[in-house]
Amino acid sequence: RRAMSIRAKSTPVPKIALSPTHPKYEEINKVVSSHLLRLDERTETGADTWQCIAEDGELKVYKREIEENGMVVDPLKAVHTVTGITGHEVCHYFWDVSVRMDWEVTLDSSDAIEWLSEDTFVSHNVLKRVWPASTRDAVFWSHIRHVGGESDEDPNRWIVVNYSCDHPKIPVSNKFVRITMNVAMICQTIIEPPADGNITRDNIRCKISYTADVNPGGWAPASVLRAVYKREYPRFLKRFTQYVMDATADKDILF
Ligand code: 16C
Repeated sequence: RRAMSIRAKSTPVPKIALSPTHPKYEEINKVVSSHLLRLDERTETGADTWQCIAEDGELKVYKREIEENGMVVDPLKAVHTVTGITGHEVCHYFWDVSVRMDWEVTLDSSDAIEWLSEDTFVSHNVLKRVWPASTRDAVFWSHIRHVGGESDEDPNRWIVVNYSCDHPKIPVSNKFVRITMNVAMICQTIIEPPADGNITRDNIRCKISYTADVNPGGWAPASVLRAVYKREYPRFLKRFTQYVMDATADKDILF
């Protein structure tokens, strides 16, 4: 029933390298589809009521203030448009755990603990400590997927989702407070072909939509947390997209 309603809105049929018999297959498809649907609804209605917390050129970061049992769980979303890189490139570098520590400045460590398929793995991540709160860790699966348009008019997208899960290798311990998250990076490449038809990096732009629903997992002072978010999310988007521009500048374009 759910799949029907998603299809009716013409969200492309998901392709997944993970076997349909894998225990995570349903969950991954469901989470990916809901992110794509959320994005479609957002662009369709445009009737969002979000508070802008940062704006810098094409970059805009928004939040909604929500507390659950006294804990800040503000949903966050950002949009950005960057010239010279494709959605495939942005998503690839966001997903590739072997380069995560090259651009992540909020983590102390990040280790892949299990590969579920060639496009999905589970990692354990230890965050840098923010005084006066205790150190946090996170275990989540990361999944990358190309969502091709069904017709020429349909957007051709790449998506990465980082979604919290349990893993027997890394049970919750008293060493860290476990945070949980549902993070998505969705990208669309815009190509403006030059008259000579020879597409270079000057002719491509990437429209990025990033959303993060994070539960800090335990007590953290709301004002400090909101101040850290306000500073760190824009910094992440600028730093990460610059990282992708630098990493791809001399490489063939990965469409
Ligand atoms: O999406 C991002 N990175 C991905 C790959 O690593 C992945 C990770 C998401 C982590 C999101 C963490 C959210 C913060 C948790 C709350 C920590 C409580 C601290 C208590 C404060 C009083 O999807 C990019 C994520 C960009 C994250 C920006 C916000 C991060 C705050 C993290 C705190 C460490 C700051 C260290 C300052 C140098």
